[in-house]
Amino acid sequence: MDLGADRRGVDMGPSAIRYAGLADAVEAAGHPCADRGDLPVPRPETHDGAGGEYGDRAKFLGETREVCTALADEVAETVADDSLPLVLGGDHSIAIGSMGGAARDRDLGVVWFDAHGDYNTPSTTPSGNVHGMSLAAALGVGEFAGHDWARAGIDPENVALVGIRDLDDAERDALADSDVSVYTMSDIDHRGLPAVADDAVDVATGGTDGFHASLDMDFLDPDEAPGVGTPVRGGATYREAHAAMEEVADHRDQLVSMELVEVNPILDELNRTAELGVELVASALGKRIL
Ligand SMILES: [Mn+2]
Repeated sequence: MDLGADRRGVDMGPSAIRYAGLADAVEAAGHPCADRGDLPVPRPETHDGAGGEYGDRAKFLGETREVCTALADEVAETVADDSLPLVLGGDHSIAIGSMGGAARDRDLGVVWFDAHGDYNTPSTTPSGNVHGMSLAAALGVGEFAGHDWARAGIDPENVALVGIRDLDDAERDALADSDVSVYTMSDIDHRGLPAVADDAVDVATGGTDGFHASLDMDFLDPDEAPGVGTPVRGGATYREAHAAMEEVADHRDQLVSMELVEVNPILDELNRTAELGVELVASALGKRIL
């Protein structure tokens, strides 16, 4: 999927992640792995993304709805089959489908590792890119209140953002007014990643049936993960990112689903961002040094 982002190339992310050895890494972490293939995604060249109900304030929203509706069914089916869906992106707009499917028939919490809040709406977005709106869409914020296909029925009190360091003004206000828990890079500086990630998982698992872990590779510092469309300096280090995923692994029995997004091979250096993403998924699924 790359309909939710301006910089083309992120649609090749899943291929790069597979090429980096995802299936072997998952199996080495102790889990059998079945690749369910790719979902069809419309090509931007053949669709007029500005033709939707919000025009260029939510580009390709109609096409995003199509893809996310299909993805939600796949995810729900996989969970019902007692498997863990691992969704590969692609831009972060696919999270609408991941969360929609994972929240079907259960109370779901979310831990969202990201530089950004992804909490804009068509009326607040500076770019019109849906990958900056996916969390707001799933929580039914603003105009999205009227979009049943996007709303996942997740209680904002069970949503935690980790690694945040770049918010738009209106997005910052909306998050401050919400019940979402926001852990910034500054919180990580002061308290350390393990304490922050521990709190975030508590938020997502308190009173829920389980949680979804969403890993945007721009959570990491661009020195570690250069292959992302919207890099922001001052992100998580290599060790902090592993510590975050080890925290997820410590709650593996409550992990319902996971996604790895925003790997853009065109902007990457010799596939190192995809390779790091694979390492981090393995950590989240229980790979240990000792
Ligand atoms: Mn994101």
